[in-house]
Amino acid sequence: MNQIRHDWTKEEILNIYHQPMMELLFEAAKVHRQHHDPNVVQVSSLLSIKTGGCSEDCAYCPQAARYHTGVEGHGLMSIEQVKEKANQAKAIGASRVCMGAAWRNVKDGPEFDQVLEMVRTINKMDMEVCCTLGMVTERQAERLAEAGLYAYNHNLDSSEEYYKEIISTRAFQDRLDTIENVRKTNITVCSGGIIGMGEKVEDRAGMLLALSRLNPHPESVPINTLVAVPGTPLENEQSVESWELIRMIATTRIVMPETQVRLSAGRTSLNPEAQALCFFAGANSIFAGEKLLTTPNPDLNEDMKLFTSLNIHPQKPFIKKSQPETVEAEDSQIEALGEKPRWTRPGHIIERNEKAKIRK
Ligand code: SAM
Ligand code: DTB
Ligand code: SF4
Repeated sequence: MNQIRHDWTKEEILNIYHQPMMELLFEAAKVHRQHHDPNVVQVSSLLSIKTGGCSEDCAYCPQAARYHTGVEGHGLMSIEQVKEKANQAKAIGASRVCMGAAWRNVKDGPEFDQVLEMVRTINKMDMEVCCTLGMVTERQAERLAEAGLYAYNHNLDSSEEYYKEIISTRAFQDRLDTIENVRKTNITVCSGGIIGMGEKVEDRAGMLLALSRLNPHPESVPINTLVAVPGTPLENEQSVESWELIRMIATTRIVMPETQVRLSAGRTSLNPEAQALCFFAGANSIFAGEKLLTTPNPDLNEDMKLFTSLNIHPQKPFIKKSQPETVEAEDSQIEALGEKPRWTRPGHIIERNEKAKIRK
């Protein structure tokens, strides 16, 4: 078994990344087999429970209110709608539902109460529930845990250095603080990032370094390739070659042997062979279903065909950690503090973000 390390150096990570491809694939596949069943892949379903109109300026994001991306926004979904979508996810063999909200951070109040009820509803359907709602305080994380949340997704997105080039409305440290708040509860941590935003390979290594310093490592690490959406400041970013994605996945696998590595946004640009190489290199999770949050995802039939061709089976829920209990709202032991935290707002401006605000 490989040792689980939190003391990787950037140089070591870069050396892994730059190895000849065949050596890299062989090493990653070896590590993968020592810690996971290579024929099992987790299938998660994404659900945008609140879409668009976000106050942040994340340069990659079609949901930021300030860019003109044509995303049709909607307010918070009803519990009935969420239940219906979760049933559909279960029917396609998903073991996890990940609910995303275009929020900067969670605010206590009726909307958060509604999200807590969504968590209870899905957990009671015996599926793993994940949320990605922006920044959360310790108390808010405790309330999510009490409702039965299995995972919280909060991506570092890039290296600390490059973070300042893509987002000005919050700081890298805010991300780490939220992850720390989640880590204090029983909720598992899902944190990864995006490649193809104009970053250097050093930034990819820097992101993996920051993730590997988290102790324990995140239970899941999503690796997204940028979906360059017209209207965002990154609309003209060149797409990354699949070889780069394969290298990134293999490196993630070697640096964090036990984590579930998720081949996330960007699968529509990969052919079946490239996806198979990603699985060989250590990816063992995907998002399935026609849509990610707002952008397209591969056709479900194609995914099923790929799983059949490769003899890959979907992972059952609660294999890695037991199902959390759900405490009903009326039995809650945790008092809401009425928190509407402001968090930090770094002072810097990103010029290309400013330009993208001007309607063309
Ligand atoms: N608002 C919350 C937040 O920012 O944490 C949760 C939702 S946000 C859309 C979740 C993640 O989706 C981001 O951290 C980013 O990694 C990913 N994402 C957003 N837009 C993307 C794009 N165009 N391409 C690839 N990944 C993207
Ligand atoms: C993650 O790392 N990727 C997912 C999920 N976590 C929330 C989101 C991808 C979003 C891609 C752009 C969109 O569909 O809006
Ligand atoms: Fe808002 Fe999240 Fe998109 Fe940033 S990534 S603009 S915080 S929805």
